[in-house]
Amino acid sequence: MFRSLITRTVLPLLLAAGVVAYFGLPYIDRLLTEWFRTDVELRARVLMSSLEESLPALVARSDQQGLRRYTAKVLADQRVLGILICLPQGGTVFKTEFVPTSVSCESAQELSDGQSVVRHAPLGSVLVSVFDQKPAGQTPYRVAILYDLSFVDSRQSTARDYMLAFVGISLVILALFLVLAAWLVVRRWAKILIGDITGRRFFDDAKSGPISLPILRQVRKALSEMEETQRAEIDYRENWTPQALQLVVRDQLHSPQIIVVSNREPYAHEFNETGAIVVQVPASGMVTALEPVMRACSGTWVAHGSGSADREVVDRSDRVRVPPDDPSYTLRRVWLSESEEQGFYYGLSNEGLWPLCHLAYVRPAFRGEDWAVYQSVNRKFAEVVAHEAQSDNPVILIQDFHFAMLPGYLRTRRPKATIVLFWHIPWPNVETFGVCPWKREMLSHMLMADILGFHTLYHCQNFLATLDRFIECQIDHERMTVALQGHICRVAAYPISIEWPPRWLQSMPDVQLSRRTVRERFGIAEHVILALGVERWDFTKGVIERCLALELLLEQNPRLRGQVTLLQIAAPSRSKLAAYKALQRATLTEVERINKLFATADWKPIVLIGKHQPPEQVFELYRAADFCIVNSLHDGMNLVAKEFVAARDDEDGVLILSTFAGAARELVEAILVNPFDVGETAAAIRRAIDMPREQRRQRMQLMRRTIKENNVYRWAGRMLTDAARIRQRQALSIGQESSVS
Ligand code: GDG
Repeated sequence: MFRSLITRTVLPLLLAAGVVAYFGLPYIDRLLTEWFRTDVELRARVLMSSLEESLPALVARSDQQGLRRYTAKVLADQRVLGILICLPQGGTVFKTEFVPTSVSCESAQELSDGQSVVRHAPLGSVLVSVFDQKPAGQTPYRVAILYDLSFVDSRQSTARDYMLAFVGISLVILALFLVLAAWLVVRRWAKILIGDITGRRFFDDAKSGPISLPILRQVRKALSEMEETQRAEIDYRENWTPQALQLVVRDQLHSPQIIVVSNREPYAHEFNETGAIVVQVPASGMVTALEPVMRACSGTWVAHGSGSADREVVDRSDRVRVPPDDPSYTLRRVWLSESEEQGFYYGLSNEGLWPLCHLAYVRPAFRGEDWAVYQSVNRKFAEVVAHEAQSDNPVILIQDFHFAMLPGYLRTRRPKATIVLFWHIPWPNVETFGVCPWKREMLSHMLMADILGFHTLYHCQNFLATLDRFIECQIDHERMTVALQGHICRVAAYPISIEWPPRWLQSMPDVQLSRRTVRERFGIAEHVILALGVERWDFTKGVIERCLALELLLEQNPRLRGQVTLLQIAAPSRSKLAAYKALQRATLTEVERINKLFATADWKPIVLIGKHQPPEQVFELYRAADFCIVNSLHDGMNLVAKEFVAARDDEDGVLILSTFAGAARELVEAILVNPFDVGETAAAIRRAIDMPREQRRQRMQLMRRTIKENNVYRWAGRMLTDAARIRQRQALSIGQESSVS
């Protein structure tokens, strides 16, 4: 540190001093010469006036003797070198002994009265001052007084030496002082910074004490920013948070407008029985996942306004700020007529594509008129999204199978937009998808997205195989990209998840209290083992199979009668459709039948609640249950399984999970079952009932860690990071070559 202080401070100082001396000393020399010369000139004048008394008479008499005696006295002043008395025309009247040969009456002619000049003689410089004398009645004459200036040279060099010595010593003292002062300051800063670093206090000025020096403040700021970035990076890897997601949007995507498009809206406004408007959070896995992402990123969510009071709360542009209790993004509602809803939502989406993609053995229905409406509603959404876009390159996140045509329609309207289509349901194998009459149109429009996301790699591979069979495109299986008409689309697996920690947990009472409350609410005795099922009432979710498994269990294990109850929440969904009406009827019939078989006066094997529950109560149910059954016949992911695990901060409870749900790839510590095998499901229930506490804890701990690390912020973060990379490549126009090569 010292060496650098010397090289950086002292040496430049000495250099500067050298430069100053080099240019300054001649100036000082000149100044000193001027001073001495003026002084000597003055003396010459004084001497001349003293000579004026006696000199005229001696000159008039041309008294050489007298002049010599008189001037000898004057010359006693050692600095007066000599005196010359000349005639005005130049002749010499008198000259003292030591007048140098370079000075003569002739050369003095050049000077006027009172003028002085420096002449150089062998013994040093000489100042010659000339004075004209015109005594009354006497011939005029000139007196030249010669002063020895050699003393000026010696004084100048002495003065120069003193000055150099003074400057040199001052500089050394100054340099020493500077080094000392700098060392003390640096030592103090180092002490403060080391204290900050070891005490990790950069975020808090109060803790670290106020700092008046701007430089130190800057260092602290830099440290605090570094710390923040580091924390965010750790979060990226281990613990994704809304803040980490915000950083991705800010730093990697450079804060574009984010537009989410879905059929289902995140908040529906409904009129209740008394005519008041209430807000409902729909039972939808897509909403569960996307809502926290939108809360973190802000932007606009475009969705079908399906609530009975939705029109009452929007502004003139059909927008409303949500979440209602703490608005952070805009919900733009799109209105669909009854026939649009019929053809688009109930028709092609839920009677065609939903059964097509789920292997639940419900035959898909494809009607030409539904297809026409599906396309026109996709176009309608494309118009709305294009209208909502505030720039030509927003990031548009399209959700689900309702919008297979939307990427293509949007690409023509907003060619520069980054379009992501996430498919929330499974993608079936190529033979299955092949039955769709409009597969080619759908696939080619889907490929206009920049990213096509699925829950699992298996779904991605099914999709690529489907493309391979039905579409003329270039597939790069290694990079998982598809090129169609010069556009590159990346196909990737992004396993969806839930927010961690779920917001509904924030005000939850402890597990014991939840257990009591739920049992009281649904009339289930304290000692009864509580099995839980929570679903949209959908044929893919295996609700009837679950009831049958419980029936089998009770049949095979009579001692469990009166000991275990399945509390089944089935939120009505798509109830207008025949398949769903039939499912609801069949479920009720089966539940009634089984209950009749086994129920006692104070116990029922199945409590079926066919009503939508508020989300806080759903979480209360998760906490109250002894185990949760998720035996979907086929499911893209299944977020009920993940929510159940997230709700169990007591590290208790058992999860039974279908191997045909995407979640089974991550939650391997669950009891995995084939939902089509009722016997296996019954045995799984038995295992869940018998599982020791320690094993429950260990399994739950592992599952909780998996979900915490792979939460929905990670899901969105990974997708948006890929979107950012694609945007960067597109900006460099290298996407085409690199992706298909
Ligand atoms: C699709 C895919 C994929 C249920 N009942 C109520 C209620 N719910 C909530 C649950 C959960 C959500 O609905 C259901 O999520 P899932 O993921 O289980 O199922 P889908 O709705 O079919 O979702 C699925 C998902 O998209 C995400 O990609 O996992 O595979 O089919 O959050 O808590 N919520 C409320 N009341 C209820 O009665 N409030």
